Amino acid sequence: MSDFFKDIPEIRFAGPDSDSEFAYRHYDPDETVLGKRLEDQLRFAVAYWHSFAWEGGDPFGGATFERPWFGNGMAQAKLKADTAFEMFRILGQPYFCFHDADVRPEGESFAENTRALREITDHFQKKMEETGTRLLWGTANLFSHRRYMAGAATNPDPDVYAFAAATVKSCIDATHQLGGENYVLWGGREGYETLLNTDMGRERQQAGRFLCQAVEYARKIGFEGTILIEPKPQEPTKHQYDYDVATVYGFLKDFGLEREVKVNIEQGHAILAGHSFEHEIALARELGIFGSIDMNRNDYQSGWDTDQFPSSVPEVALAYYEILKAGGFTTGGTNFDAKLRRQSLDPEDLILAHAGAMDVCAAGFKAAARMWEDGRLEAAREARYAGWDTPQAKAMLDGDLEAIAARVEAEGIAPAPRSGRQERLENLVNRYL
Ligand code: GLO
Ligand code: MG
Repeated sequence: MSDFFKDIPEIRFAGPDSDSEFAYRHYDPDETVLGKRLEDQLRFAVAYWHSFAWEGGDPFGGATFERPWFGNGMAQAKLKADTAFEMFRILGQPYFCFHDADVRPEGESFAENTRALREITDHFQKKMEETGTRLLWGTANLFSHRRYMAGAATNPDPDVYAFAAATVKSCIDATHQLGGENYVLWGGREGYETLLNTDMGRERQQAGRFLCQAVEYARKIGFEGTILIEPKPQEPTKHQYDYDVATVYGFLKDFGLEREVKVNIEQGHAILAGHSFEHEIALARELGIFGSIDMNRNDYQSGWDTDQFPSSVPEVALAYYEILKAGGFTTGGTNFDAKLRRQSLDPEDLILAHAGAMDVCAAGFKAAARMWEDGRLEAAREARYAGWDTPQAKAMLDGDLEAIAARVEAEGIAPAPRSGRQERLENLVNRYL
């Protein structure tokens, strides 16, 4: 038991008119939306690294937070875990996610790291059994330690590949032991700084083999969760190989993994890649690789991956709309890969950042559900393509250019431009918010 959050009450649903800071106005986990409990629709998760491991540093200054669990020992790691589970209880958070390096002390060798990870995994397992909290996904941190400065799977040094592969094995083991519903790979250092020292073709092959080996191992031990790649265009490397959803799909096809691996899409990463969040979700859905989301936005001016908690209902509504079109989450969920601003020092800040984000997501999801149930947006979209339902239009796609040209001439086809009605559709969307 940790007393870090000692004076903070449990956050519970109190309705939209509540004036309390420590209450949900929109998130009632038991409310039925589109035939399911809201908790089961949204599947919220806390990201262990930002909330419990990050110390508040930025490129210009070090730690700003003082937490009783900071330090590199097993006692601190357990205090950290107990505090984290205390936060999950206060918030009613059903899931969490972690990297190995967030949860265990950093050892001198692979063997020490693995021993420490096993000990903390057993500790988690007990806490999960006691509280009912579940693991949305586990992952390996293959980017913070200096050994990974030139990549993990894509490193020019085969010993680094070996260390990274062994680490992934240990993290898949931990995820499997804890009943994790997904396993994530984000290629933080899988990219390059300059082509002058980089063999891009070779590095891409290494990344492909690495992913195949991870998938093979996970299936061999009976892990049934989804394996997810998290695209990001740059930062920390200048150019990352998993740039965006389209790039990841090409990569998966190349290595025959497009039916084995899906994507974990992060809002901030989509923006960095020059896309909207909903674009990336919609594309993944159409390609059959939509898995899960990291719900954290960037600052729109700074151009950095600032990992802020979501605060805009209209933005998240459009994202959830695309997820509803995909049939909702299956093994995926809404992970808050978000951190406090470094001046937000208080335990209350950590709780209320999550509570506010959960409320924003609940309000956005319910707006998306209204849009979906009402069906007018989809009807307008279908009407726009209705011409394609005619037998002539369908036959055209199976025919050849000569037949098409003959028909255009014979029927005197002269297309009449029609309005795309964007503003009217935007007006319609605003009525659900
Ligand atoms: C960083 C990423 C990172 C991943 C995590 C999961 O930009 O968002 O936090 O989500 O490593 O693999
Ligand atoms: Mg992320």
